[in-house]
Amino acid sequence: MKCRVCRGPAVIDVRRHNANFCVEHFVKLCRDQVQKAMREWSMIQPGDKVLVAVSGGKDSLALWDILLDLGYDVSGLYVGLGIGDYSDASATHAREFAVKRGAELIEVDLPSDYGYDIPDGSRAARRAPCSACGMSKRHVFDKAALDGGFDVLATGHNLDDEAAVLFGNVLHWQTDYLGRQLPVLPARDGFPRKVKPLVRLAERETAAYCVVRGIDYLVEECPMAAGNRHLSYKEALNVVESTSPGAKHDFYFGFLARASERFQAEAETDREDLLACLQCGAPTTTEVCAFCRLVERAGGHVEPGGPAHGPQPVTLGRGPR
Ligand code: Q46
Ligand code: ZN
Ligand code: ZN
Repeated sequence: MKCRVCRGPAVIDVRRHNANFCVEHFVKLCRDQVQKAMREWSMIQPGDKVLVAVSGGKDSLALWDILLDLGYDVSGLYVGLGIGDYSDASATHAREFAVKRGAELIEVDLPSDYGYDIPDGSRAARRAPCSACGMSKRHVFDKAALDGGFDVLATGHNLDDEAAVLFGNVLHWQTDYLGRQLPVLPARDGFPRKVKPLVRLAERETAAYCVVRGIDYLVEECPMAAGNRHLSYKEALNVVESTSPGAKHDFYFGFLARASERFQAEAETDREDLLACLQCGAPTTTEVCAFCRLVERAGGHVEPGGPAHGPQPVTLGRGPR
């Protein structure tokens, strides 16, 4: 097996590209794919302060590593979810990477800062763990990015993730979600710009990237992921990909090129109806946002480090006050 670029010994085959790569050219391929995605979607502008959401897993650490190597002003954000040993181990991986690279890591801990954890929060709110978790993370990510003066929030969603989400949204014809499923969402009142620079890399490639770069990532999967529909969509797409290399890429990028625009008007209409949450000021479609309601039901507190402070004065650009 020879590297497509230099003909030296290859360490990985990328069937989607019908090519093999040595370590040096595989690392270059990953960086090039990230740069290509960022250019294509104008994800990060010169001088932007970037916050990367890191879980300690392969995708977020690979993304952080690549953005640091490309010279971006980038800090990490780790959110402790209170999922037992899994959270302890994921924090360790995020911290060790930050120390190794001399990079800033901002930490928010749901149990100590908000008084609840994901297992209790999901039970109290009668939501599936991943639903309570995803919603909590989105809220904390947005807040940390805005509080820290970051221009852009980057997440490690890869091609497999995006194709699986798209598959689920199409399967159930969630047309409002389809309108929002883009690799970049512009900043607007109460939300930072959100970007997904890894959309051109598959899961297997981010794992291989970490291995060849010596990045010690958390291999263990979250124990609460069992039964998650997202995993079954990934498995289904993996079956297709195994007999038809490039199918995931065509599915996702074909959607972006030829279909996503058709759903954007509906997603835009939803955005017009946003209000400021009476508790925390975050944009929401209800008086009190879903995050504050979940925290309240779980017996936590909305303001980090203390009890909820009651209605906050807020100013939003759109919607009734
Ligand atoms: S951490 Fe949270 Fe994931 Fe665990 S509970 Fe589900 S969403 S699976 S990325
Ligand atoms: Zn090579
Ligand atoms: Zn709120």
